Amino acid sequence: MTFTFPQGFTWGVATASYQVEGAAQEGGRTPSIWDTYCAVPGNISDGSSGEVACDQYHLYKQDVALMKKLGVQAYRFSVSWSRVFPSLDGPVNEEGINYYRSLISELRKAGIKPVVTLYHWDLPQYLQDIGGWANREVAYRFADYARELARQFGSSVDTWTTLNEPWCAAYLGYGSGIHAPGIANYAQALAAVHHLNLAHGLAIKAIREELGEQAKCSVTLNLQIRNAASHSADDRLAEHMQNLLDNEVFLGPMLEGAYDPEIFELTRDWTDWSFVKPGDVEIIHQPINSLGVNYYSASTVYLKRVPIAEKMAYRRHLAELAAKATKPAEGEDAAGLAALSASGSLANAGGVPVPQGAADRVQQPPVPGLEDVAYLPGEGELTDTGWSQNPEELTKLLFDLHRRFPSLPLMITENGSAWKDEVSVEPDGTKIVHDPKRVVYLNDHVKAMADAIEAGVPVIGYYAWSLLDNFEWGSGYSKRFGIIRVDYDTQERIWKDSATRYSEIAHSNQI
Ligand code: GBH
Repeated sequence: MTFTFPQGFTWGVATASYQVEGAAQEGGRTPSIWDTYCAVPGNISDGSSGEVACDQYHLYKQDVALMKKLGVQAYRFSVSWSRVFPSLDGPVNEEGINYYRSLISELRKAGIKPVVTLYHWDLPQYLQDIGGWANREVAYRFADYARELARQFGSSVDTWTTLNEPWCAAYLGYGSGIHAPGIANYAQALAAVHHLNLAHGLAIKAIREELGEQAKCSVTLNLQIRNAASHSADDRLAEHMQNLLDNEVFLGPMLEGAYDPEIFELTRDWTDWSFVKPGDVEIIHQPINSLGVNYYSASTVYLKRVPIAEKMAYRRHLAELAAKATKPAEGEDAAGLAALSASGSLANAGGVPVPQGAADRVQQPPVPGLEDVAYLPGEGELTDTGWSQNPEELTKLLFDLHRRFPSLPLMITENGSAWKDEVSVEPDGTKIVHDPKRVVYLNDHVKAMADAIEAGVPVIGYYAWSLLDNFEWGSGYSKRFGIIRVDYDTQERIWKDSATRYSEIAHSNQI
């Protein structure tokens, strides 16, 4: 059965500045927290950084040509904040502005809509130096930055997306510390959650003040699906708590103008939430034109009762590590953590700072108050990042969102999968990548989205993650998400079968 998407449906591709641009030290750009984080041995699995990445800073014309060949109608990219504002109090950097102006004009010439993400995790280092997202001041800085971009690019930008996945920025950056800036302190993580929310609201106000009420504004969330592993009251409690702290902390204030009070209750060991000031939630609660949904996978959660003695032992272990303040002998630490992991007592650190170097850190449950919640992958063959394939959960998510926010258009701002790709050479000498598993993942998820649209859910666009293989954060270049391969030695772009399939979908507007 063929399904035809509504007229005007947008097919796009997505990337992010630090993952593709490179030119980290060119054009007046100063370091972001990711440059700093990558420089610490052990943080990135292959020891790499985004210093060169896909060199899109220099190769953007070629990349826009690829998008044109794909037949996509939109490019979702992000702006590097420290390229535009390289210092705390200095002026806007014209060279940085010019780069994005050129990219936007190249896209427009090719008939491709620019969809801008203002923040995809690369906070200027000078702002981390004043506390980063744990400091309220950064939210106001973000609004100034948003206002400047609106002033510079105006209506040449189709849609303004404030934040990409604030969940990752806050919980992985300041809670578990497996992303930049690498801080393991849940009090800071929750302050970061709130200040990111505030930044979102302030930025939308600033953009609309500059461009008028017709400016199209959005935000992208990674709504985490954590299904209870059983119908037991315990497991349903795990799902409920997880949902509050993963999803409701953003959906509530942004779309309904309130935090669920249960969130405060659940996290009271970590913070009293005194960083929420009168009037904040009203600022956060701005009308948006669409909600961006990044969807990759779903997982299952269950509640296990961790014996209190083990929990205490783990906390003591972390405190000892912090006290030593030097990198522990690799074997010793790894063995200790493995033992704790096997005993099921990987409780969160309760704010005890963990030494730098992600190799020394454990993947903690991403939220506080949930040391008893454990995770299982969902069903289906795991992709190269270990995430399960659950296309039916995408349909369900879209239904649930539509039921709750009936007049809000939705867009899938990221969806994709990593696989171990290999280059083949055709008889005529052309290089190609046969990536059947990515093709299946793509088809299954586009169909899952079509099911929702057919049932009346207003999904207005789909953006494949990603146009190119790129710098995959803590995994460096070892995980490939592109529908087009990048040879990192030569910067050659090599078409994959998934690009061919995506281009058929985009050209035909059918699945
Ligand atoms: C996105 O993050 C980013 O926006 C993008 O920059 C990145 O390159 C891309 O995805 C690929 O990683 O518990 O098994 O359900 C996605 C981050 C991925 C975090 C899914 C939570 C849950 C896995 N999210 N993950 S599971």
